[in-house]
Amino acid sequence: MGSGGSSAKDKETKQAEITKVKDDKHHSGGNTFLLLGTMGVGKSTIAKQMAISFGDGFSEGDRSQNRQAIVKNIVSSTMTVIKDAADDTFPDDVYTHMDAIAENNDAASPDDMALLREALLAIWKDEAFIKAFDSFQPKTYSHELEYNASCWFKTKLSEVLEDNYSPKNEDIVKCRSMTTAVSDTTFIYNEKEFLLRDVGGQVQYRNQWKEAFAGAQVVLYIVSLDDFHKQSTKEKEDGTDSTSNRLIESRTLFKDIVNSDTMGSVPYVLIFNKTDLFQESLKTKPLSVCPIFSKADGQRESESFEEYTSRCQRYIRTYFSKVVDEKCGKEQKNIHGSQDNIVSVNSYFTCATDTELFKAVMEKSLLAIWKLMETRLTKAGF
Ligand SMILES: Nc1nc2c(ncn2[C@@H]2O[C@H](COP(=O)(O)OP(=O)(O)OP(=O)(O)O)[C@@H](O)[C@H]2O)c(=O)[nH]1
Ligand SMILES: [Mg+2]
Repeated sequence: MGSGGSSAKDKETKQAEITKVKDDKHHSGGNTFLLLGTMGVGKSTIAKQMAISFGDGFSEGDRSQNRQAIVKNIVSSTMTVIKDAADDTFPDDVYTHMDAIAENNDAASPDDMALLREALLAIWKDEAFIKAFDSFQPKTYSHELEYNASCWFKTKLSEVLEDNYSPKNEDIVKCRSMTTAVSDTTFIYNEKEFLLRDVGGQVQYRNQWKEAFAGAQVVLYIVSLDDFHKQSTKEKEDGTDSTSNRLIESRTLFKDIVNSDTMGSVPYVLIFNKTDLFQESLKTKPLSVCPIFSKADGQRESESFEEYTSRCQRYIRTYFSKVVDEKCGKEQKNIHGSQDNIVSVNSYFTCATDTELFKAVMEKSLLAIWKLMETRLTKAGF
């Protein structure tokens, strides 16, 4: 009798759990995808593309915020080019306009904006400045990201600086604005609402990640392929600088996350981004400039450039997915009960500034995630 009573109670409890999971599945807060990765790899660009392809796009407020960020990109890279050049590289006018920019930099009022526009357009007419801009080599990664964005906007400066300019989607995905706080974007897949949570990748913002982990069901870990030849510089306690390769840093971070107690058991999707810049870089630098691939062959006589690029992409993918394979190996050895804690990984290559390509890649990725989530629920008895 006792066992019969408890079985009915078990059934009741199970039913309540099923209802809860079903409710959670339909509830917007329950299905959270978390975007992680180091600085500048393209997390926010991916969030923007998700809003374009699978969400509501951008509100007027979003466009206005992005417009400010675009102006900031242009101002910042213009100032950096002038400041980094030797004294008296430019005519006096350029320095006078530079002072005007510094004074009206926040473009708080329409008058400030008018002065800012006048000064910027004057500088961008100066031949010495244009020459310096075109041959500029940014010294920090932050400046490099802003400089790259400005290269896109420099051909339409007067349009961008107009009072009534509202950026188009293609401008919004090209603009650089570093993320300083956790932010959510809603998207729809298979008629269900999901949240995509974006975080700041710079070291000083990673203390917010723990909080962002709460409720995340899938992690999209973003890697910039083009990081293979980039260094990051940190100041050591003794005041000297230490440098490390950005791709290796990204992999170390990925390993820490996969092996962390908080995030160790969710599915991972590895998104290898910036395929366009990667291809461009491989034309002038071999993959072996990255210490971890120091033994990798350059382009072989028998292979085309596309084949060479694909081989290099494969090396990088294996380097990252091994982290998950190693973790799964360990878990399988230690496993005593259910295997639900074993993480799994899918990987994709994309260029997040290319809306069409990104959408196609993401459709594949979302389908795989969807199937995985369904399998997990079925395994759990739902
Ligand atoms: N060429 C190219 N640029 C890209 C690609 N993906 C992103 N970008 C650009 O790279 C810059 C940095 O991208 P973000 O999305 O801001 O990077 P993030 O990972 O959010 O950076 P943090 O917020 O600092 O962590 C932006 O100007 C993007 O337009 C890509 O695939 N190709
Ligand atoms: Mg960001």
